[in-house]
Amino acid sequence: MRSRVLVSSLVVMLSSFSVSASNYSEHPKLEPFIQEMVQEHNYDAKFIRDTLAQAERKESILEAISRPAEKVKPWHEYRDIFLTEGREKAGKAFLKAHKATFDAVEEKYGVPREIIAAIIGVETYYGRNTGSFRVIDALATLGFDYPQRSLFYRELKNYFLMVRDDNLDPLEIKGSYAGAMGLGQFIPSSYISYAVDYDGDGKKDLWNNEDDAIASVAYYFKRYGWQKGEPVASSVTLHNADADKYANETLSLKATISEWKKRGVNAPKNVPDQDAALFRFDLEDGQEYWLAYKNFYVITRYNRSSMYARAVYEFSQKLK
Ligand SMILES: [Ca+2]
Repeated sequence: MRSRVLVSSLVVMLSSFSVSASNYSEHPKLEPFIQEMVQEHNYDAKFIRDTLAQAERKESILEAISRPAEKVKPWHEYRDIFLTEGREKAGKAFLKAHKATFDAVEEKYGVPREIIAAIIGVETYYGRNTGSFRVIDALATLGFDYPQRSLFYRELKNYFLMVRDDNLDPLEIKGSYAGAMGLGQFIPSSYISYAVDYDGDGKKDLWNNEDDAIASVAYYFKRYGWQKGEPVASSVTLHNADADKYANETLSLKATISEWKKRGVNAPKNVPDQDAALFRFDLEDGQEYWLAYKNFYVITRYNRSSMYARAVYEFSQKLK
């Protein structure tokens, strides 16, 4: 009995804590945040205070951030989430419906339409899953209450800058549990740097305007160094199994193809010598190895995962 009483009083303490922490008007990190925004950006303190008083801490967000799919699933399961017939069909329809925009954007930015369409397909299934969390809740919860909060704390700052710059309502905007917004799931710093008003109506509408979203993803890839017409990656085999120990070391391109050859990788035919990284992907019955080049690296700038980049690239090949 004694231990049951102790347990139930602990439950009461925990639940009263979560009630008092359900909005951010009294959070210990609030005033330092406001002071930084005032000093760094001459921001209106009252606007931040009033906005964050209406933000809510969401336990579901803290739970979701702790289990990203890329870290848990092997490649063959990860791939099956994205490379589906339904998504492929939707991707081809999306390319067709926005052909004129893709023609112009491909010409302007030099990024293949299938890559842009693959990103939007993998991220949100062409707008079906853009996220149902209020971005203010996501970024306040993760920026103030997640142990590894520094990225989200910065993004909360960028979110306030973005809504001030573009006259948006910070309480209305929806996104993922991590604060990623619209068809291409841009976080606020990406919105500030890479969002494009393609149709020229004065709004960078990445939520409802597919043309703005297409141009914004293309501009993102261009700015990260997409190389028009260059290869993305090659499937390879090893002539020395020791090369495996260098696989998945880093997303950066640490060695040239000729150096990889010396380490035990069979060099791909028809690809000029250049910087490359080696990745191992786990199948149900064994492994596959890929040598990845600059354009593969650029895809990982969208989401820092070799499985993500491979899913986007393979999906783009299906959209051709
Ligand atoms: Ca627009």
